[in-house]
Amino acid sequence: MMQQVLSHFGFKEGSYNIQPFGNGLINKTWVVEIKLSARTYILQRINETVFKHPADIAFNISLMGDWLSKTFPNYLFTKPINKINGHPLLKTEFGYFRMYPFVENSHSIDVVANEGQAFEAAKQFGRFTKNLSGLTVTQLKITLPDFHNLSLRYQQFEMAMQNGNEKRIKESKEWIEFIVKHKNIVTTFEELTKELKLRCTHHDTKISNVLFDKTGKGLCVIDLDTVMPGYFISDVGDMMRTYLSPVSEEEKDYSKIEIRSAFYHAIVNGYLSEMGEELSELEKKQFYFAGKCMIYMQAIRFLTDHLNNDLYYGAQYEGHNLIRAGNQISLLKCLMEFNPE
Ligand code: ADP
Ligand code: GN1
Ligand code: MG
Repeated sequence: MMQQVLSHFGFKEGSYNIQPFGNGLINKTWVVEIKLSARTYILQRINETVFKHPADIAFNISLMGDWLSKTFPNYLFTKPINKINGHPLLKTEFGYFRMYPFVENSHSIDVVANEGQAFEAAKQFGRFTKNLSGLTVTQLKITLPDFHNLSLRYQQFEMAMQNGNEKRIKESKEWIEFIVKHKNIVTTFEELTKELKLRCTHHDTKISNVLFDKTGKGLCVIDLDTVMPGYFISDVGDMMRTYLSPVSEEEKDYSKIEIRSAFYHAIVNGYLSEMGEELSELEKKQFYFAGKCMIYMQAIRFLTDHLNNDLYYGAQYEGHNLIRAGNQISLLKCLMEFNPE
């Protein structure tokens, strides 16, 4: 299969080494090293169960790339390379593929180790939205309808409680009760989003979607499949969700979860260093709620998936998504006890 895919990009059998790469939950990623030229590429298969129209993703990337190359020519924007036939998106019997040049001397991380990394990442996501602020946001295609619509996520959770796996529903009682008890977060989200500006939003700001250089400086953001019109709370909130705790959403020992105060302020300051003049006064007051909202949403998504027999995220072991949901609930509890002042 791989040779057939790679031949469309002009790579000959035997000229490369290929191996799986990264820890993404949705797409499948490989690193491809060309033996003679020492060039490296990232090959990805787009998850078509999740992204029903991969051409819309390609459209958005090319729209943003064209805009940025005109308005911010020095901005590092990762674009897939073209196939031999001149287009970046490849459709095969094995699915949709695309190939990115590996950003040289870059690496990503899975857990934020120091405040500097949190600041740098937040700065990169802020810069991304700021640089695209002149692009008419509604020109972007909606690659995942209602992706961060918390009201819909809550409805999907309610559906899963009615139609999901009965044994799992009984076993998840404690987590279900927590989600129901904190439904006020959904109401606040609904009220707030009426007032917020739609911006060019990344929607997946976890730390593995930022590339760093050897000195720890942020280089660029990657993983642009979910870039759509959206609210800043999505991007800031997902950073809170994934940078505040010293352990990731995969951690089973919840006692290791905590809120690192300095990292909270690093996210706020890093984001404001780029977006300070773009955000309204109302938006600037919502950093803390952004974190609460996105952690709550992710807890709902993992729990819903557990009740639905792991259809969306899959599971590497029995109960994996329940463990992840519990992890996010513990994180939310910690954030609720945290005073950002
Ligand atoms: P997923 O949707 O599966 O999360 P990503 O686009 O985030 O896929 O890619 C997975 C990992 O591959 C990233 O976390 C990063 O380590 C690496 N990666 C992706 N694109 C590039 C690139 N252009 N240059 C260097 N590394 C990359
Ligand atoms: C998925 O593909 P990946 O791993 O970057 C998910 C995000 C979740 C995240 C949780 C399209 O992101 O929304 O926050 O897992 N992406 C999609 O780890 O559902
Ligand atoms: Mg990713």
